[in-house]
Amino acid sequence: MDFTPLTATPRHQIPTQYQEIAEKVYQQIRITEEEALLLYACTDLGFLGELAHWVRIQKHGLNTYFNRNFHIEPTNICIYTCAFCAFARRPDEEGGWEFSLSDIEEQVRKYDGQPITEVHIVGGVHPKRGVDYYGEMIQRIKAIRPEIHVKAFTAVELKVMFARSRMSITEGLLALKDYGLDSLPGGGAEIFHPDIRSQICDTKASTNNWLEIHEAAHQLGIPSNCTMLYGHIEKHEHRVDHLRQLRELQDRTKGFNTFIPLKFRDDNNNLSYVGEVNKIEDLKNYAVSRIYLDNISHIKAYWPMIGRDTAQLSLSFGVDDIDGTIDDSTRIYSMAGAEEQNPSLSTYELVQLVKDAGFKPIERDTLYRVVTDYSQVEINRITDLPVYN
Ligand code: V47
Ligand code: SF4
Repeated sequence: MDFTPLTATPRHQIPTQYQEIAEKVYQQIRITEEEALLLYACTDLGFLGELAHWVRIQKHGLNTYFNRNFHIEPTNICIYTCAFCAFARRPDEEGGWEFSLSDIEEQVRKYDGQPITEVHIVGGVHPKRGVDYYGEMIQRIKAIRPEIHVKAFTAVELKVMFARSRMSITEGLLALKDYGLDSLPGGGAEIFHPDIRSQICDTKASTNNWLEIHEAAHQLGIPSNCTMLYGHIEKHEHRVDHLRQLRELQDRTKGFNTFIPLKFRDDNNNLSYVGEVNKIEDLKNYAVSRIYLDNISHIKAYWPMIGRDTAQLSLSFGVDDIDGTIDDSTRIYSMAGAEEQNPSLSTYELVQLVKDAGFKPIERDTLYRVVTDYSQVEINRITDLPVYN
């Protein structure tokens, strides 16, 4: 299929300022923060979709990536009390859990014989555990599954872990890398702007801490993801400020694989009174992120958070990745009222979801190497495996 920018196609009138932004995008010229703000203010969702989809097609064609993964949440005990969080419990509070290393080994063994490529490990910031404890966790996981990619620990967890072990950022990252850490997830970024960060997560890792940990990781050859928690008390200008800081860091390091906008879910937390933004805002946010973040290759719609239908729609608004099978192994979002209360999709279902939206499903590993191109290969509904004729 041949894709031509829609400036060549008759279209209803759009204001000049938006035409100018469209021209820049089609000429692959970076847009400014002011232009990103204008896009956020745009009420023409069709126009934003066109632009973002064009960018997506230039980068990935119709390819839509997912992986086979599961999550480990070692503990929900946390020394912090972020206003948006429904997951964490104080050390002495009811409802807390703390898995032992042998519990975690058992969770990993559950996937024996299944072609999982990634384990995602994120939890609360435990008051007592340091680098050696989490390093041993990684070692024990890799002893069971040597090939698995370990994407583990947000910058928020790492900051406290390194302080407890009296290590610098570089020493701590190198030690974890030695234990088998492969990449960092994108959590903990929330909203970088101090006016908002001070209201929603005042005491945990600062914006500078988050950025310096990811920068150091990239310099040590540890890639990472990045996120933005949107749709609560922040305004569009705070989102643009956040995206700017990510784009600037990526210009320096090129270490981010994927940007994941995380939609604020409002159940059971101290920001519940704010409510949630609607799907139009979700799609707009994907589109503006895709257009503005010209140097980050992938935009992920995290389907357990936004639901399967919005994940499908998002593919026409700049998204090219829908995360993985997950196997009902995460509580962070379901506890905050996310769309999917028991998030689990078989690979067969993920493949159908992508195909039904008109895109090409590609199973990838964490580093976006193709595992199976399901636009070329059938998948067996029962075994969940590719069928090679
Ligand atoms: O930082 C917590 C978010 C993040 C809520 O790298 C909430 O592939 C919405 O790191 N509503 C942690 N979001 C999750 C994380 C992650 C998730 C998916 C993919 C990847 C990746 C990383 O969860 C936290 C916070 O921003 N979160 N509470 C809530 N009520
Ligand atoms: Fe703790 Fe993370 Fe929840 Fe904040 S978002 S309270 S750091 S688990």
